[in-house]
Amino acid sequence: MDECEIDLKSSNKIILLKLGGSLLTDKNKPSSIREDVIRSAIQQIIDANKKIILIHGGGSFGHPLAKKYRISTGIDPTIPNQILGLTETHQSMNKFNSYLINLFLEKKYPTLSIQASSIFIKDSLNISTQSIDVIETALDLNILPILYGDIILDRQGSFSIISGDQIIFKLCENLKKYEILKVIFVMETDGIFIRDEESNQKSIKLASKLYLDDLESLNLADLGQKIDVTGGIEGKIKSIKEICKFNIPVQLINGLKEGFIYKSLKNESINCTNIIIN
Ligand code: IP8
Repeated sequence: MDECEIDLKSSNKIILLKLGGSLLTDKNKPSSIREDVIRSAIQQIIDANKKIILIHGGGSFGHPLAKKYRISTGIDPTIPNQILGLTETHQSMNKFNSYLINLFLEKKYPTLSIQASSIFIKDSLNISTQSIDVIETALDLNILPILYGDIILDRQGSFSIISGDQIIFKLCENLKKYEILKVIFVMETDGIFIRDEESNQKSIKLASKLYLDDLESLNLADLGQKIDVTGGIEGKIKSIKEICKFNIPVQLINGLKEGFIYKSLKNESINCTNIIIN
């Protein structure tokens, strides 16, 4: 066992890494995988050898079905086959997740798939869990827990979608044994782009450093980013604000840039957006 492994085993500090669905799949084509991007991301995670929880989004496996059956707005008897569509949405995500898990296992890297729909339940607006221990125990065993955006059942007899970002928030809120060092959102852009007020309205720039307060009044650049069922970039900023309330720094990075996931996990400097805790 080398020094790195000992360090990994004894650490109670972790990083939450979210791989965005639009990065891993082609959102315009249902159930389409960007194999090279996924393989590269997985290799970088393995090479970085850090204790992390991996969360991935829905992309073309989750969003088209969730939209078709209007899952995020809950039960609606006027939608034909909605309950079947609910379970199909889950199964589609499960299939996507299995694809990732298999790639890790091919590389002999121990991972455990944890289904958000089994460990979280909604009660109107509140999402609760009794099963955070499972994740912490997996981490104790140096298993990489992998969660993903999923359907969520509601005690009121309904359901909706739990996004990867909401899962991250719930992990920040509920993990007890592990301290979260940072949350990394891996996307297909360099980070958050804003209008450059100092030049003219048409030019935009990457916001490389933002404080929590800055997020209240961001002059977001319109990159024509596709809106998904869980809110696109505006939804992302809302999630970031929630995460920052736990005093956890957030980094938004480009997963298409070679080695950026590895560098971010290793805390090396990259061109990206850093959300600094005030
Ligand atoms: O891509 C959405 O998760 P996200 C999951 O993290 C589904 O927003 C099932 C649409």
